[in-house]
This record gives sequence, structure tokens and C-alpha cells, in this order.
Amino acid sequence: MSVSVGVIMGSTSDWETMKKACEVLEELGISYEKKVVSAHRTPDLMFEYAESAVSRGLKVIIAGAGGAAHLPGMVASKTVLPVIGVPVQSKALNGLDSLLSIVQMPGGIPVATVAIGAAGATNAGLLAAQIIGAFDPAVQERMTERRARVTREVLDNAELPS
Ligand code: RP5
Repeated sequence: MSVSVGVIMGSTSDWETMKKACEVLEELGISYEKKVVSAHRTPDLMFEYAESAVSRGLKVIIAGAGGAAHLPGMVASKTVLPVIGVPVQSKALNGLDSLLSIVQMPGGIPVATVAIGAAGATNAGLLAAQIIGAFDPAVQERMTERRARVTREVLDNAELPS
């Protein structure tokens, strides 16, 4: 059976952030692959990855990058699969550069952009699961159970020390 979600990132230095997306996918039992694919350093590989994604059976691509973060937008331009962009927190500008590079796509080529850094990567994993879950009742059921667990955990810890 083919892998459902492709998790790609511009550099090995993005892994610390992007592993949050993979952790969520693992928790929800969604098959995924992970790979460094750089828009700037390996542009031919990026094109090949995006162009072959549909035929390889991927359903969603999560792409994380920092700085001049072209990866999600360029991948989105070469596939009709939904692309979720994760702005990795950069050193120089704290990820604002990554966010603006990813979120400000011109009309016609969408990238679903999440928050900067680890929270964004976690949400990218969840959003990918929700997209898969819309067509896979078992995944949707696991998402529903996860939501209920998170709610329970908050309610169980709602009381603050006086
Ligand atoms: C981007 O440049 C990567 O996505 C990474 O966030 C950033 C820095 O890359 P390294 O210099 O750490 O390889 O392409």
C-alpha cells in the first residue's frame, strides 16, 4: 500500500521542528515518509518529488522551510495535492521571514500555512490527518478520540492552586 503523507523539509536543521508533524502522524496511524528536499540546494529533486507525488499515491504533502522559504510554494506549483506549509523558526528573523514567504502565495496556487515552529508542525500533522480522515472513517474516528482526550486532559487540570 502506498504512503499517504509526504513530509519534506529544506534542511536537516528543520528536523527538530518537523518531527512534531511526524509524531502526530505516527500517533494517528497514518503512513508517511520523510525526506530533505531543498528548493535552493536540490531544485531538480524538488521538481521530481512534486511531479511524482500523485502517481506514487501520496494524498497530502507537508513542507517545512525557514528563511526564504520557497519549498512549500514551489512544490504546490508542481502538484495538485494539498500542500501544508510549515514556517520553520529562523535565527535571523525568528521565522517571520519563513511565515511571510510561505503564506503570501498569489491567488491560484494555495499553500495551507500553519503557525511558526513546533506548534505549526504539530498542527500540520493534525491538518493532514483531518484531510485524510475526511475520506477514511477509521482515521476520522482516531481524530475524534484524540480531541476527546485533549478536552478531558484540560478539564482534569482546570483547577489552579490558590
Ligand atoms: C532553508 O534554510 C531550510 O529550510 C532551513 O530552515 C534554512 C537553513 O538551512 P541550513 O543552513 O540550516 O541548512 O532552506
